[in-house]
Amino acid sequence: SVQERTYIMVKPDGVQRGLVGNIISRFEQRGFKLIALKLVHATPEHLEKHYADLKGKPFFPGLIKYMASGPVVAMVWQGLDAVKTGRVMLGATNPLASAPGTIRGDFALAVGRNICHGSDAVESAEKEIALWFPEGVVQYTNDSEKWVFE
Ligand code: YYY
Ligand code: MG
Repeated sequence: SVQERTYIMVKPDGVQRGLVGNIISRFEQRGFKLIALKLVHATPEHLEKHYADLKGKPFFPGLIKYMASGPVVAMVWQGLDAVKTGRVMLGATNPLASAPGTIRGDFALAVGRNICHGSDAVESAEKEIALWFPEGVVQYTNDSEKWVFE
């Protein structure tokens, strides 16, 4: 749907490498609407909730340590098929399999330093948005929407 929302996050390596603006630009240029954004240094406890489905995987402890190693940029983007399209824009989980033109395919090589996160389903997007933005998102009219959608 045109109102679909996805949770997109620039991971600590993306922040440290100065890729925040580039990643935001891609979502803006595509026509998505930014409805929430903050810079946050998350605790391991918070990140364990975010990645709860991966608990027990061998890479889980390292993933939490990496994600807690510096601030992340937490965002909610809204627009047509935002979840699926966001995942396409991110590229494959393993950057070696990510097509050039995707964020991971342009900026990353290692699965454990893959720059960005994007929700994998509408249901998980709703959970992640509630976890990272308990205060809610911002309501406003973006007049460009009538030029992006029929
Ligand atoms: O949704 P996505 O980020 O593309 O992949 P997930 O399977 O949800 O894994 C989350 C996160 O964990 C991934 O972005 C990197 C890390 N990871 C890893 O370090 N090693 C793996 N073999 C798989 C995932
Ligand atoms: Mg995932």
